[in-house]
Amino acid sequence: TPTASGTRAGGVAAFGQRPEASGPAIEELYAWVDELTALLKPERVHWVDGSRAENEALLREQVAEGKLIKLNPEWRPGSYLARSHPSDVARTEGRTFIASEKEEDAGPTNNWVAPAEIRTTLTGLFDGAMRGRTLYVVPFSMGAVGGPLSHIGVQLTDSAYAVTSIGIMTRVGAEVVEQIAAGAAWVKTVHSVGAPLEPGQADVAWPCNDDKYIVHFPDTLEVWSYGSGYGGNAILAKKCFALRIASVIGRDEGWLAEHMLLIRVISPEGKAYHVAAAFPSACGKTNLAMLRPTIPGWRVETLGDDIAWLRPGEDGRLWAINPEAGFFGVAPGTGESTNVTAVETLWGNTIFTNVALRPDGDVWWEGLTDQPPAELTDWEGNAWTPASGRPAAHPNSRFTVSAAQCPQIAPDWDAAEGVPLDAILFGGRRATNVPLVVEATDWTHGVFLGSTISSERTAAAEGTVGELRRDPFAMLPFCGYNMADYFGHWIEVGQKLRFDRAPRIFQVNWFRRGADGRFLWPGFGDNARVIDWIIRRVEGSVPAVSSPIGRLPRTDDLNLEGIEVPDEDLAELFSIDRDSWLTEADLTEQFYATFGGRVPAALQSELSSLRYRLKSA
Ligand code: GTP
Ligand code: SPV
Ligand code: MN
Repeated sequence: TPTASGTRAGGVAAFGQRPEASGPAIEELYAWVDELTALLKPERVHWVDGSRAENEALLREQVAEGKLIKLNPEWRPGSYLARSHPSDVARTEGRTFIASEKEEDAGPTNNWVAPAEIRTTLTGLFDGAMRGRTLYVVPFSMGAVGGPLSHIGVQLTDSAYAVTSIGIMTRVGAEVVEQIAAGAAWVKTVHSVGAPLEPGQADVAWPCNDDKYIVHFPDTLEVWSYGSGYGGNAILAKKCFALRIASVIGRDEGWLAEHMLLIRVISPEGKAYHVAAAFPSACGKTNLAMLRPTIPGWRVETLGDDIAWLRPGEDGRLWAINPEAGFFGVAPGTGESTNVTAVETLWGNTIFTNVALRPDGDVWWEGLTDQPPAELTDWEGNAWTPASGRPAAHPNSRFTVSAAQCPQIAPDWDAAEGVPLDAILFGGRRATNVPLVVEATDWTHGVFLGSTISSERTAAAEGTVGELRRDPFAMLPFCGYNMADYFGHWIEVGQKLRFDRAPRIFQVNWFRRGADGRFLWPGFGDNARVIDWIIRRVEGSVPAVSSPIGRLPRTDDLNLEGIEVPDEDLAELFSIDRDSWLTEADLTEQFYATFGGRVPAALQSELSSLRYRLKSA
């Protein structure tokens, strides 16, 4: 029988033991943990209480085991570097499954597997999977504990790295167990790296298994993950729960779980607006979330950088919370000139994964500084110099840091009730065709824009970088049910909003390139110029120009003071090539056809209208 790790050292440690909560529902939690303990067969069970002392002990232990490298506290206090196995560096979409009872409920964009069959497979894999390891029980809340938009869950895991990450990314602790005891609904998530230790067998720095399964059971609200230690596969509160499972809960309860950043924009007049934006992985959410406007008078407060839960309020507005408590952000490209806010956020108390190590015990990645240091240890632990001809940090290397550490975090970012949205942005990485910004004519047209987003692949998931793929609402890898039904759900949520209070919808593209391959738009802090126009559209203080694909800014309304954007670049940023757009429309028709008649009629009719406008333009 496993023992609680708290009693392992003669009962000295105060943490690790099962909390003795009382309430009608606590037995279900205890029974579930007992049942999985019997299956997973860990050496010990540790109930995580989220305390500082516990966190420090977990970090110390990981350093002692060679799983974390402590960075030089002079440069990076309280910070650590993890190096993953070279095969376990990103989400594995091919091994991610939706195990709904009915295949059609998963839809053509997800990998479906029959729940009974996969339960048998995984029960086999989980049998003894935690031998020689500790099973951590991690109760967490997404959103403020007990908040009206919040949801709770429990993760079982054998990865201390996952536990420390969950501690940063969510709210962990005894209050959550009290909520469960009091009868709150909770989601059951189980994670194992799939690397049991035989007696006397030495552990490795990053245990994982070549056989990977990230499985979601939307009908019973469960997640089972096996074989990977990487963020999105192992921090189950994040993509697995807060997007895939939550999108299903939202469908049933009338709200939306979205892959969106959330910001408060404060205008020169001191008025506050709230903006949410969905861009695919590694397409600029963290950067926009931490925007430092380059135009005078504007200010941005960060509310969230990856996930937002949106719910229609009784006032007819759409309210949003960021359910997370930290940032799991892309390191490469994060520097003083691109995202100084992130650089400042990362001063300490940060876990870095797969970045390079400097000889002085600090970290480095491509884009942190203009010039690389003369010598580094690369993300795989090999000696590196600028002449090595390969990146020092993995392109999907990441930082994990508490939201509270962000210097421009909104003072009320933690508020349970959230903020009312004024605008929603959809974007992607598009070298051609898609203009810098276009406004939807109404909610349904906005949903159409969201449903047609495509983007060039990035390193955030396995696959060929640069290849164009459909990524509707930036949710392709994260929607837990049939994507066509999800489009319909978006339309229904819009119907619950007061039409004059619903957020306005825009499509943006920071990534358009000229014939010579360079970006036409400076991006980053200068994206505030686009936000400025968006806010003035929300205010109704500037007219727009109609185009076949939506409303465009009049050139003079875009504030370009202080930057040089050549006229021909500006023209190209907004040019709409009729033939290419007719081709896009054909591709959209083909994409919609993959759902076999399930796409809402309202969107089919948006597609017909688009074609009509393009042909008559
Ligand atoms: P996930 O965490 O994977 O969901 O990614 P994300 O959407 O938060 O992307 P992030 O903000 O981390 O940006 C990813 C990459 O895009 C980084 O290398 C950024 O430097 C780059 N990037 C972000 N904004 C811009 C921009 O406005 N212009 C250009 N050219 N690059 C940008
Ligand atoms: C993404 O890939 O969209 C991320 C990182 O934000 S992960 O949590 O791994 O999904
Ligand atoms: Mn993301």
